[in-house]
Amino acid sequence: MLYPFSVLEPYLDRSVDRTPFQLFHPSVEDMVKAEKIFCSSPSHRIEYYTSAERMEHAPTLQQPEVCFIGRSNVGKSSLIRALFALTPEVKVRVSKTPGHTKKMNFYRVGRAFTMVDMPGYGYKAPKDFVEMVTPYLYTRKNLVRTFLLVDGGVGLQDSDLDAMEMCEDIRHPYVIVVTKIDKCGPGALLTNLLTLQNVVKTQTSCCFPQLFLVSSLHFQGIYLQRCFMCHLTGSVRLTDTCQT
Ligand SMILES: Nc1nc2c(ncn2[C@@H]2O[C@H](COP(=O)(O)OP(=O)(O)OP(=O)(O)O)[C@@H](O)[C@H]2O)c(=O)[nH]1
Ligand SMILES: [Mg+2]
Repeated sequence: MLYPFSVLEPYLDRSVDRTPFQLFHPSVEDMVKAEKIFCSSPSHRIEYYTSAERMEHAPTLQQPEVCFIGRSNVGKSSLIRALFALTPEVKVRVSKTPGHTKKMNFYRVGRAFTMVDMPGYGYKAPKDFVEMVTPYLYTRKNLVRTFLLVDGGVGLQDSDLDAMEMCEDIRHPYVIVVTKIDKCGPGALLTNLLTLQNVVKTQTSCCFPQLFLVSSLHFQGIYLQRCFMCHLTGSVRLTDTCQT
């Protein structure tokens, strides 16, 4: 549950370097601190804030922001819903039909940070992506990290490479989250992971070198993801000497 990669590790050949898969390794104490940030209270309200169809309608916010991009149906809204599982009153809509999220949806995590769910790319939605997400990525001042989601069973697609190239062009820090790891067998998942790992290593300079594995359905990797997000936004100061 905490480190989904550890389940896959026995399937890996001994010659494969494990280091890039576990760079961010917070203590349990850090994870507990992050869990608290994801609990809503009267003085720390977690809530849907607003939606925007164009960059000019996006709210001006000072607090750090993270956003979620990826192909339609990859599981962006589901991941946000899983991250907010401790506050089920925050409704995040997901759908089997690709192209469901049509606006940029802003969610506030108290005064700690904002999370933005984006329309997907790759299927029926390139227009939304080009008109909304691209200007957002190019101009959003308080954006501290983009989470680029890739389906673990499908692997890297051309449209993902285009999105990565855009982040590289802007020189904007991003991190790859591998989704739906419950849906495919370890063999297919590992093959896709190693390909991804190789692309990150050889073709990127702004991508965080660790891939984060999640299943929003079974909550695998969600605790680590919460902690990483709190760390990136400065909401949790890590107690130990893990690398980021
Ligand atoms: N098995 C499994 N299914 C998932 C997981 N995450 C999402 N799904 C399913 O994938 C479908 C799409 O999920 P969404 O979260 O709506 O995908 P999205 O990326 O927000 O899609 P758009 O808004 O269309 O861009 C839904 O049927 C989800 O239930 C997961 O971790 N495991
Ligand atoms: Mg969505």
